[in-house]
Amino acid sequence: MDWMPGRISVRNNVIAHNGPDGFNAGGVVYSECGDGERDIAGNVIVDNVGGVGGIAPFVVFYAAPQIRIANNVIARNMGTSAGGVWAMHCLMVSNTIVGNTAPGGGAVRLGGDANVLSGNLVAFNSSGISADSAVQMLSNNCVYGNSAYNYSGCSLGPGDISADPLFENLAGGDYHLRPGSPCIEAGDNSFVLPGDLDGARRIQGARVDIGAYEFPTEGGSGILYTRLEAPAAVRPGREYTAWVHYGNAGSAELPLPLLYLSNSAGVPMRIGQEGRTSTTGLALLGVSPTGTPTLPPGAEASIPITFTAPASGSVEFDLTALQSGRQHAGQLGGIRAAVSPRGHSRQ
Ligand SMILES: [Ca+2]
Repeated sequence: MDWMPGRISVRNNVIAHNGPDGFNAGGVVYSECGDGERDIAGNVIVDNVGGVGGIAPFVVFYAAPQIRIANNVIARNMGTSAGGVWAMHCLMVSNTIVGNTAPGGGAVRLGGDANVLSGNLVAFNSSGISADSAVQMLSNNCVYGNSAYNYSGCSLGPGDISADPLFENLAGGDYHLRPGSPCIEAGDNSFVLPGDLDGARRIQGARVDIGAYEFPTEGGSGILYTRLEAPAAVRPGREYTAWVHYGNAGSAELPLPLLYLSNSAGVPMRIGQEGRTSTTGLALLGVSPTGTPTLPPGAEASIPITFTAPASGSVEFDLTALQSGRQHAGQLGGIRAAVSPRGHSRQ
């Protein structure tokens, strides 16, 4: 499958908590009648409310699929016309569509005919796939546990399965596959993107997996660690540098983390000397020290944070690490460093 970026792309975003919008999509709307290809790929589209809760990509006048929707997590959106996706003339590959609600077409509503759906995981929505026309091309999807129906107006395609996908943590919003998931090795290899939503390699094993995440079956595993380094003592009103360190202590590549730094005292924090400033919190996108799109084993990188010490009291920094929407708690996040201003008389 040729998968060059389209002329218009919505890629690698987190689109959350938008709406309500009574008519349009809460998340992303494409309404196109021209030529050319569009992508909605690698996005996390969650908790939006709209006429269509998640995304509404339409190509009205073309019979062949023109908009490619791939490797997205589309979850917990709420719509009046469709919950997750209202698609017309679309190619939908390797999406995980979970927990969306709407009166009809809770997960996916297919307008027109000739939509192509392969390797999508459609589970636990208020309803599954609803089609205006029975002429749809479905293969190797997992459609399971949708309340009102799994299919309406169309029927399951070759390779489609209906079985509990065994998410790592459904209630917690972690839609990675657990060992033993029936979605592992159940996709169609004629529809494969080079990476999954984490940036991990596809294909692992012999066949592509259903959904936005490929189950890791190769090598060891990556272990993300974070460390916060702050001066032990500071003087009021002066600027200091704290460091956010992150790295991979495991034996396999890791997706790049998103780090979120806040502080208890509401003091201004700045990325480096000239970067963004915030008193409430800084979102830091981890980059790889080797310039690769993943964090190789053994790699460590550091981000300097400039902050101004308050007049009195102390500052506690709080660092949280997220990877592809998965929050790492415990030993991987929430690391604190206390900074106690002192030495008033020594200024
Ligand atoms: Ca696989």
